[in-house]
Amino acid sequence: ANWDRCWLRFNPISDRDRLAEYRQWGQEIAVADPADDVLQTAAAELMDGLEAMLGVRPRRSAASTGKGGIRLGIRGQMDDRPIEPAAQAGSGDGYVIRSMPAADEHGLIVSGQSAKGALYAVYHLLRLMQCGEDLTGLMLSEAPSNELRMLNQWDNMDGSIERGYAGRSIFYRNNEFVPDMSRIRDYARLLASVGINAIAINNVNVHAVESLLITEKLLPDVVRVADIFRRYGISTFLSVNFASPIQLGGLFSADPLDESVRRFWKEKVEDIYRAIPDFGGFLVKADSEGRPGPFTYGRDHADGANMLADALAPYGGLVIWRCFVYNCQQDWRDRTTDRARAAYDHFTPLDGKFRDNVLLQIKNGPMDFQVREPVSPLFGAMPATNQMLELQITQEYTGQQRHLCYLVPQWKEVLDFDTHARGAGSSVADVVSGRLFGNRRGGIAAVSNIGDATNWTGHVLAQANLYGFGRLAWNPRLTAEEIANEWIGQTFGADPDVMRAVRNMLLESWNIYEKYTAPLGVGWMVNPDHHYGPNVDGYEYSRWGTYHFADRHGIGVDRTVRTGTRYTAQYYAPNAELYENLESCPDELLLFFHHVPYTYRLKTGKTVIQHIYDTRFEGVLQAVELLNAWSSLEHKLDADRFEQVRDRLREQVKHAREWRDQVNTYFYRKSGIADEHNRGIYA
Ligand code: BDP
Repeated sequence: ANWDRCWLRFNPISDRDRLAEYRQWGQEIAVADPADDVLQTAAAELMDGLEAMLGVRPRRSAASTGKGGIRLGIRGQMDDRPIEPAAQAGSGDGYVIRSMPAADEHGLIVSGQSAKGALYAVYHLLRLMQCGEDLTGLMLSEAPSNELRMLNQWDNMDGSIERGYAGRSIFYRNNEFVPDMSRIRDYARLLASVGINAIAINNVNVHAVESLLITEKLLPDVVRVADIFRRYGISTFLSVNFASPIQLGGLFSADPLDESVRRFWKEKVEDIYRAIPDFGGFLVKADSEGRPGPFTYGRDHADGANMLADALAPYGGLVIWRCFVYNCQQDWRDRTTDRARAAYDHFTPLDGKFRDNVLLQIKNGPMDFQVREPVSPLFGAMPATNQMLELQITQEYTGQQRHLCYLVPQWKEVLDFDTHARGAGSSVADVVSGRLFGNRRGGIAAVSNIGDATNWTGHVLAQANLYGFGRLAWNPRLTAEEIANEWIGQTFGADPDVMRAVRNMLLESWNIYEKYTAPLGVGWMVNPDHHYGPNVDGYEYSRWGTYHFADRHGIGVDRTVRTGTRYTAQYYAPNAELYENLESCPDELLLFFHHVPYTYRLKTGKTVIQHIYDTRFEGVLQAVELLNAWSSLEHKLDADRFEQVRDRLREQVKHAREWRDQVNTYFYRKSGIADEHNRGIYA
């Protein structure tokens, strides 16, 4: 293939001792149940990976010859040797990898709870080898925290990608599916290798063409894609248009309580499952940003979601219903329309009303994937409802894959956030996995950042975000640093200088990006529509609910109970008080929750205005440091990837300066307060 192999490079093992160690058992593979497709994939991946790294094609046998090698299979279907149960029961995706009991046997047992588990085990083993780990006496047992580990493609059938920054769609072109699906297959591999098990293949904004995906016109193509993903243990979902009964069915209504509408969906679902027996289900954006939904018929979102859920239930299908519902035509005079409040206000009254096969998909923050937002108060606020977290890998507001922004640290903060829904220790991770309330279902979804660019993600280093998302969805307890190390080791090799430099770059990058863009949690300040580059008032006088309220005295959005929109009341104690009070509100979120004068002093002792000036200068300096750090690796990396990244980092420095100058100039003119250090920037 002519595209980047990302973290699945499988370069030859150069360390001689390691090579000798791995070769002892890497020469023969015995596969327990060759009839299973996913197990076939696992075996093939293992064969290819070992051959590439060890330089020898392993022998493949049906049963082990008893002289070591690797035994791959599903627990219970392996040979007579006892195998420890894989970690917690979980979704059946778990696995065990362990050395054979007798030291002289030189063998490994790779055993999944299911064929999918075996596939994940294979990728885990290959990862350890790519990173040059010592595998003697191995005893590993893994199970995912989340049942659903999902990607949302925002791909349109015309080949464009909503908020895509890495070329065109790998799925569609000219309103058709691509004829050659090999790139989709390679994508499936990348996803399976980090444990992703579900994908919605079309944009949540479903236009006329994509509405046809559930009709006989396009369903056969969906079948082909689902066949590819199935072999990698990934189930296929479609985003659907709530108004399909009108658009496709010739009905006059899409009212979820109307019998003919319900019949329409039942028949559609029947058609789909006849073609794709393991179809995942529907992803739905309804009553949001102009999309149709149940509100039109005076119904609520439980009515809408349950109607689809009833159609899907007989086949085990799911409805993933998005909570990104707000009034995009707001009028600030009415404080109750604060956009931050919307998801909670719409959905909490419906707790307990959704069917078992419905999951509510909630964006990490109450607004929209800004560089810094508080965690959505909806997490944990609906104990009797399955909830799912939605993250954005594609860097819409975080530099559009032109700026480096490793998002794993941000996601970690979200997952670790203590909602206090059941007292201390009620993390978002435990809410969305279903553990906290014992919900039947749960998971994490994210908007993908890939396209048909040779390097998949536009910025080579943005591959780390796709990788990191999968790893975190599997295990939210991994640290941002552990994930960075794994990714760098597999992507660039284990050279300690490369490791250190790239790791620091990744780990610092979110912080750096935040420093030169919108300050202190206030968000936005981007150019309308495409959302790239600075424009302090870009969204200030429009109706999207995205205000910062900067005037000559101060800045920020008052969301307090006492004097503001009462948004802070949506949190459980003690978070509600933490944010309500100016004194306790964390600096980084100050302007999200409070309107303060420019002379207000932060916990750092700096005034807001001086903080704005200083962080912008620091951000630019650190962007320069990113470039320097990368440049120092010139002779340690292949020229192609080296230059690609260097070009992006140069552009980042240029744009960081633009951000600095526009933001600083704006606030100098608004406030009339000079920079204490007199850095002449006020063009
Ligand atoms: C916003 C995007 C818009 C998406 C919307 C969504 O700007 O393109 O359609 O979110 O999540 O971030 O539905």
